[in-house]
Amino acid sequence: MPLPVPVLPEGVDPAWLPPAAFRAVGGRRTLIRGSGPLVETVHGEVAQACQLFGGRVVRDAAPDGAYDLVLGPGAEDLGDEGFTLAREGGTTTVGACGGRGLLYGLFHVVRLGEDAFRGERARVVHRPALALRMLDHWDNVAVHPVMGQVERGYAGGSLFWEDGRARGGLERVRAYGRLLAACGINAVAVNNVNVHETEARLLTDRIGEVARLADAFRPYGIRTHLSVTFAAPMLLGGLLTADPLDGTVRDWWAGATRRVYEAIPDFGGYVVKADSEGRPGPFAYGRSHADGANMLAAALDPFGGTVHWRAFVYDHRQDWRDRTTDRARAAYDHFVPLDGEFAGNAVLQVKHGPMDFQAREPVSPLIGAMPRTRLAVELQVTQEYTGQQRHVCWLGPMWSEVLRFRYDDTRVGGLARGGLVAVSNAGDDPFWTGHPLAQANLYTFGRLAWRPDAGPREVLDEWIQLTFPDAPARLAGGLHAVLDGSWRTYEKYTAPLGVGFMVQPGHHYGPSVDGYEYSPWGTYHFADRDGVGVDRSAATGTGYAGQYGKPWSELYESPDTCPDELLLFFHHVPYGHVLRSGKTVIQHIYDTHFEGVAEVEEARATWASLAGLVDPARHARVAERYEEQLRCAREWRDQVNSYFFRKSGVPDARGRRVY
Ligand code: BDP
Repeated sequence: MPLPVPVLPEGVDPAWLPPAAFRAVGGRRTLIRGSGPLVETVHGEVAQACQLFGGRVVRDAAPDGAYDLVLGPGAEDLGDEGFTLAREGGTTTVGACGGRGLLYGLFHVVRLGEDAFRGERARVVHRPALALRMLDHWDNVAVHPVMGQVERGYAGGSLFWEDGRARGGLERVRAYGRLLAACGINAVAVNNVNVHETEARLLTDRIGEVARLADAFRPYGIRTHLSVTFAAPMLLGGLLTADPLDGTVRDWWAGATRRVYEAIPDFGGYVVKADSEGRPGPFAYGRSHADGANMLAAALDPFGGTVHWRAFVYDHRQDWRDRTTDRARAAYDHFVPLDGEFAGNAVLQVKHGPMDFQAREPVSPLIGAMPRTRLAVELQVTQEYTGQQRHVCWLGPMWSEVLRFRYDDTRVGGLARGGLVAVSNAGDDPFWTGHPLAQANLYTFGRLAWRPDAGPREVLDEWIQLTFPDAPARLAGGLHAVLDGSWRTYEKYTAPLGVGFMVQPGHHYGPSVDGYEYSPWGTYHFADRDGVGVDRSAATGTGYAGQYGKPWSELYESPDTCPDELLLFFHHVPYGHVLRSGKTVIQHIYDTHFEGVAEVEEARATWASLAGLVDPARHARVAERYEEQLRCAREWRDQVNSYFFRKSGVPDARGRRVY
């Protein structure tokens, strides 16, 4: 029986799957062969397209040349997710061994549109580069007094949880799963990594609620994962310890995990934040993080599950006056000695930078230093530090730089054998992501996880074509104009040259030049009357630069060879230091802050000129957010420029007002 396509609640934006995106598929004669639940999903998709645009769909007949499109089993083994695409003699053929592959093949045809049905096409094999392409939702079940329903969420409430329980109607979750499948995502963790008491219970007596979510996701090939607390055996099981080497603790996890799989046979596994920002972990028992992760890996192993153990471990209560402790070093220092000790189904999940999702950071040295460990790289699609979905900041180019960064001969994209993970930016907002243009970030993440070496601009093109299927060239051009360079623009008007932070403490929105300067979080810029930046060199600084192999350790070690955009991350330099660009640091700060604001003004005007080409609600929502972005960008410019003028006493060489 074909599975009906989820019906979007009234007023919810179809994002990159509007009905018109299916026009080319809908008007055809399609044959679908094979069986299994996901084949029914594929059938439902094609049937709906035919209903909208004519055409018809036939099941399980012989592929006798009477069809425009044939979707069915392929000849070779491409795993569950791979597919082939070819066109010959007027028939386009998608071949796949697994249901997921067939679904991804169908969405590929949707992306190609009419092109999929023109001329001939040599057979091409498509397979994801990374097996796990996952979103972590930092959603709380019960509204948290400080963090709200969704920690670092800028798109309304949770898609999953409301009033302290799983939502009653899950049609929107099905629709979300459909959107995710259409960009290649295959796993979702449904609760916050900071597991509070209510959320802890999802693992045991409330697993039924998680099972309902898993049921909603399954038809689109998405496995469900759960964040768990390391203290669960004490909190939920009444044990007196959570020591990972204690037999009763191990038994407790084995039993709890067995019951999870009774409820959700294809459960993906656990996500764990331990010994991090106050979360419990193995350090309390004098055990290592490999001991902790391996205990959970052992519980999951009989069922094929995976533990995602986060490497975000650092001291968040450090003495800010002590310059020898460097938060940037922490993940490497904690985990590199454990390389080779993690179980095969334990994945170490590493944030892409050594600090915390800043608009500019070097790529984490840990990623290149654990050859005997399965690593997943974690990105932040939710825009905590990149404008909180009030600013346009398309992160495709940043992620692509990260994924293409090379250690020795291997790129990050190749080292992330445990997958690519991101903190989701979606919520129950009618546009899913608060800022309608932030949908592009979610889509781009999924596509880069499938193909880390894809060109981000190409991916953006796909998003534009799908989201605005009838877009005239002027609209597509306008969208590129406001999105392509938006990350660089954001970087220009916020913290300079990789120094990071300078945000309002707590909520992290808007500027606060010294907001974190004298607090214990380890995030400093060390600006004084003579200069600014953090000396992380091996020779005179914290030694962080020495955590890289060559050539990076050498390149980052000296201010003369360090890339400009990371200069203040690696070095403390005088304001008159001349950058590789030829400008002084202080003049660079002034110039970029004026430029950044001017670029926002220009983008706002470009967007205004697109009125009439975009539906009014979407246009108005973006226009309104541009007002706020511009206000905030000006605030950043004025605070940062004034601050560095007052510290340095150096006026702007171009005579603009900095005071
Ligand atoms: C930081 C967020 C915090 C998260 C933490 C994490 O501010 O809310 O809990 O990361 O990744 O960026 O665990």
